[in-house]
Amino acid sequence: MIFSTHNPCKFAFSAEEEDLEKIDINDEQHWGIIGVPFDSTVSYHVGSRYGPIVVREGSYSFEYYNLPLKTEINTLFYDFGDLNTIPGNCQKTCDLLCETVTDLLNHNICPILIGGEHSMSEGALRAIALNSDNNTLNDVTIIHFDAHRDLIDNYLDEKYSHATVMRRAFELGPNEIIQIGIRSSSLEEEEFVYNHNNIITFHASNVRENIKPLIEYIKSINSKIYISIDMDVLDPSFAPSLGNPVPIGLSPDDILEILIALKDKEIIGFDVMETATDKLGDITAITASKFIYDFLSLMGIE
Ligand SMILES: [Mn+2]
Repeated sequence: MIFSTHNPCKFAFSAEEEDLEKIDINDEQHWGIIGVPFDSTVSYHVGSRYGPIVVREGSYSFEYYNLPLKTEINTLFYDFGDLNTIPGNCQKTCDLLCETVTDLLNHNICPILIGGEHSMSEGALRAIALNSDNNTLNDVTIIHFDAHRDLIDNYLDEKYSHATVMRRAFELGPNEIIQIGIRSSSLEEEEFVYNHNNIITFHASNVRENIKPLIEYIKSINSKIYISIDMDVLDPSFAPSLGNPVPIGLSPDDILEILIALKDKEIIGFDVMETATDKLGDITAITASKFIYDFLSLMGIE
């Protein structure tokens, strides 16, 4: 080694390009990070297009040894950089992301998205569906952390939007969607949930009061799992830099406890969306980065 340098455009601890050659795609599970700098349908506070760069930068504040989890971060993952988005066109950008995630899946690499607005999760979920035997998600449970349900069919006359992403995901036929941290919803969404018994809700107030029923529920899951975290699941005191902050949310401790409970499950995708700031060292960005760091640390524990 001649230079002592690091690349702040890649998540800390990412494998080097030459390590990619050594990956045996039939071997163990590998992870690939894709940033999605897109925020064109945001209806309140814009800025999540800067999420990927500030979340990556935040990762350099962590140690190789993850003290709370008592493990070194030895999971093999590679940061592939950012998707070339099409500003103003959510559907086309989702299509591009779907193609990119399909490329990852063809190399037996599971996606980790850094958002960017939440709508982008659809591109990854669609790729996973199209990669399955029956082109659906019927063997996948989506664990969806969010203040909002995101189950509106048409938001401001748009099918593809941050507010409709779980409705589009539902159309891919998942085994179940578990919504955690909900505290804002429309009547349309409440009726939709009432009419579909495979959408399970753990409201923010219930989780804060007693997290145990949720932990027991997710420990009983025996399907594949995709985890989608909208950072607004957190209380704005922990994560203020968001597209749509909603007071009285969860704490980072709650999220970590749930991630730990999921560590032995078959997780096939992970995303952390909606960090909306262009400020280095922003608390929301560092917390988003911590979730990715903790998740990758957990995935490396035998
Ligand atoms: Mn939300």
